[in-house]
Amino acid sequence: MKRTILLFAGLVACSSAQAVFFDIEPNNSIATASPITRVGTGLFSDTGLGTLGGAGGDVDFYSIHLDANEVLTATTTPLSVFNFSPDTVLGVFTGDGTLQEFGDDSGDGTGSVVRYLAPTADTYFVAVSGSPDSTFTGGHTETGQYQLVVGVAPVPEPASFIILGAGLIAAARRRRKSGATQ
Ligand SMILES: [Ca+2]
Ligand SMILES: [Ca+2]
Repeated sequence: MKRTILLFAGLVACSSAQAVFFDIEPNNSIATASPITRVGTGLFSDTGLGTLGGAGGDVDFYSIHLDANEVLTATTTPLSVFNFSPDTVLGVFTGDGTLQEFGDDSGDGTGSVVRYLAPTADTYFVAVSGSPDSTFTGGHTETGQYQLVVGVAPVPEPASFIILGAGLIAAARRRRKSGATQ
C-alpha cells in the first residue's frame, strides 16, 4: 500500500511539470497568443510542435506566466528538414509589445535560442517566425514544422545561498561533533 502511494506521489510530481502546448491559429499576435499553461510554481518545462503555415508570413505567439527573477529559456528546432527548415527566429515580448530578446541561428543549424530574466511577475510572450522577420510581423517565406521547447527556472536569491551555506556549516559541525563523541 505504501509503495502504491509513493508511486502515485511520484507520478503526480513528474506530471506536474510537464504538459504539451499547441500552436493554435490564429496566433499571429500577442492578443491571440496560444497559451502555455504552467502547473504549480518553480521549475517547469514543456514542449510543443508548431507549424509556420501557408505560403509564408506565419508568426506564432505563445503566452506564458513568469514570476519575478525567473529565467525563461526557449529553443526552436526545425523539423521539416532537421535542423535547417524552416529557418526560424525567436523573440520574447512583454505584454506592451516590446521585443526583449531576439535569437536567429544557434548552434549548427538554423534553429533559435532565447533566454530572458523576468523582472516582474507577469504574462510574457514567446514568438516564432521565419528568418529574416526580426519584427515578428510576417516578413518571411519560411514554412514547415518546428519543435518549440520552453523551460523556466527561478534564480536563487543571494539570501538563499547564505541560508543554505549556514545550514551546511551547521550540519558539518554537528557531524564533526557526533564523530568526536564516538
Ligand atoms: Ca500563426
Ligand atoms: Ca534562424
